[in-house]
Amino acid sequence: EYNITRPKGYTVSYHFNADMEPHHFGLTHPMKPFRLTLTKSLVTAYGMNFAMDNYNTRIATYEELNSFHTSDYLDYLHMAPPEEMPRDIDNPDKEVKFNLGGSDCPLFHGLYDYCSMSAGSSLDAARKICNKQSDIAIAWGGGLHHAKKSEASGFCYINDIVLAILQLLRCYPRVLYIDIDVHHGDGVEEAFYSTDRVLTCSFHKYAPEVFFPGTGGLDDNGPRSEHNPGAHHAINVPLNDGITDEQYAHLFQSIIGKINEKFRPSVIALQCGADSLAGDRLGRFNLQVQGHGACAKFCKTFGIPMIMFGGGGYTPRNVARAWAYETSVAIEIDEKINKIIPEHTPWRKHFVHEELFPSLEQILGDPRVNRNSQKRLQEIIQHVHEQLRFVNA
Ligand code: VJV
Ligand code: CA
Ligand code: ZN
Repeated sequence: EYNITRPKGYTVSYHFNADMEPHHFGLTHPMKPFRLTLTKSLVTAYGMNFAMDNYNTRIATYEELNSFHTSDYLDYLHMAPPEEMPRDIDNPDKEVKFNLGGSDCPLFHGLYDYCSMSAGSSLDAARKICNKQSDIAIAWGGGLHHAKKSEASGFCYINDIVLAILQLLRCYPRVLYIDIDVHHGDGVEEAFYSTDRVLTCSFHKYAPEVFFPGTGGLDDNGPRSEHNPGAHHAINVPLNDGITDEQYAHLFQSIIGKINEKFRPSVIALQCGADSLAGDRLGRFNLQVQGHGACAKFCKTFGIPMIMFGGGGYTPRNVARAWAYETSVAIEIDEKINKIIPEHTPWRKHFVHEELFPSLEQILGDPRVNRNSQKRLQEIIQHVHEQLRFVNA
């Protein structure tokens, strides 16, 4: 047993909208909004809600979405008929242009509302950080890093992270964006490609075969032209299948530690995509909850404000374990937490129906062959440290 009390000296806030859950991308689509409810139920079962400020977030307005996305895209997103309805014969090429419809980004019932809720949570988190009402703001419903200003991509329609960072830039000089989703954070990188006020750093699978979205090579470091302030402010860490907790922690700490020294961020935006966990339906890494959570734990040591976003994650019970663990890291009870899933956890069967794995940390799935050599990882660190010679606060 343990006592859950508020962390001393700082405030953690949890931003959640229960109305996201009932939305469906389609029965067999990998993206399951239900994982957000599963996460929340686990967080509550451990009593972590007593250590945080909990907000039921409102939906983002059209004007807010419009601060990054174009009106013609938003208008179409708003009025596009769901998949099962007859197509609008006046707009035959709009769906192609905006990459809407099709299997990755289907037009489902209530899509616009779902997107506004995700963005609403992330914006709410950013505002609490801006007005100093929160020091660590958690928005698991956000993290949709592929969306472009006029295009949907990879299960993402509205880029809530870009909207939140634009809000942070009103109150803070420099934002460090870190992305541990197994996919490259291309939408966020592109949005801030030509500014030196946002440094983006994504860790992702890149080899041996092409992996979605296919961008984020080691040499992709921002606009190459001499007079562009964004030069060197995009950092990419392309990885191979099967990376382990130990390798990831070493990479993460030496790269993010150096970035912190050179860039001196005033605030961190951390995308915690959980598809980098072992056993993920789409991912190919070998991270355990502990290794994934170590990233948030390391960022926390800098003692600057932080937003933690969700993102990918396609084995829902593992997603819930990881995000519940990361919530415990934020409120500093990760060492104390009883790792057995509490008896009264709603949906408990989702976590323990295979009674062999009753702990929070033990995640499911067979390990993958590790194709990351120490030599290659050392080369990556070397390259990044060279890039950072050009970065100054
Ligand atoms: O690789 C792709 C694009 C294709 C075309 C569409 N087919 C279905 C797959 C190949 C080239 N898309 C990726 C998108 C990944 C998005 C990740 C999002 C995030 O985690 O970074 C942030 C939230 C992809 N990989 C796997 C699938 N799509 C996939 C989509 C499906 C599916 C199975 C796999 C869509 C519907 C259904 N099954 C029923
Ligand atoms: Ca990533
Ligand atoms: Zn992903």
